[in-house]
Amino acid sequence: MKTILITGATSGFGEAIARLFAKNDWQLILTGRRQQRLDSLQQELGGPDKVHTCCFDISDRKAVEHAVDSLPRQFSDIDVLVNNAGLALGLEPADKTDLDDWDKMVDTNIKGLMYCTHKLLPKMRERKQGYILNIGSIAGNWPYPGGNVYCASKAFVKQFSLALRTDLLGSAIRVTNIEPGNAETEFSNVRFKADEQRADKVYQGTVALTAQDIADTIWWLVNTPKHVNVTTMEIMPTEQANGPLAVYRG
Ligand code: NDP
Ligand code: 8X3
Repeated sequence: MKTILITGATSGFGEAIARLFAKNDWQLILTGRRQQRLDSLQQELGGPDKVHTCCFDISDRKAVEHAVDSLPRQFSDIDVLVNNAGLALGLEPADKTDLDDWDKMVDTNIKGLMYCTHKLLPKMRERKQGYILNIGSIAGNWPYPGGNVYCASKAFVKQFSLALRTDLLGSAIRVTNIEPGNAETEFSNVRFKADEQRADKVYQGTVALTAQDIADTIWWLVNTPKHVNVTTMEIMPTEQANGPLAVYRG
């Protein structure tokens, strides 16, 4: 039986990926900070024999190391790592932003992803197999007002993914950076700090991507032949496109 580790599996993309892989008989390692949600997913998706949960903050390096070091034997050969845990906080211009929000995005989106990758790579190399799927964003390609550190953190994910491929050439380990556009999850509730009206507006009057769309994409990627490496995949809703460059006229 194959094993997938999904960071940030308590909602959104991570949860949808967990459900899809469970349905296809994979063993799951699910992480997140919300213990209750991890417990109910574990119960729903097959119990402790099929689903192992680890509740920790991904920006805590020691917690990441401990979670991986204490995996039960049957979960210790990880075939697929989905570096999904992440968040945006705020949409203020750089001079008005809360510096704590910037720290948190860097610690989660960049450092958390680094810690998980670094911890799992040696075993993948030893086993001469593995697939790392990083959840980047269109924000890593296309800046927008108020995106500042969130955009930059996803640009890190893109370049880190590309650089990993150069380190891993010849190892048979695959790496893909998936770059979704507007997708309806808890993302905007988190970004706007539980201001539900503001969060809802992001999805009003438009058809956004769903978490299922991203899960289906990951399932397809994981099932491509082993000699194929999709390096980067940008996915927008049909009802989203790049805007024109902005020009200020005083
Ligand atoms: P959600 O808010 O629904 O899910 C985010 C997940 O990340 C949750 O499971 C959350 O778990 C986990 N997480 C956040 N911070 C931490 C932390 N410090 N430690 C451990 N887990 C953490 O949003 P999405 O599903 O939309 O987001 C998933 C990824 O997709 C993110 O990286 C996001 O940047 C990216 N993305 C989202 C897009 C969108 O429009 N929705 C588009 C492009 C990319 P918990 O709270 O339990 O810790
Ligand atoms: C999330 C998509 O455009 O809100 O990464 O930054 S966007």
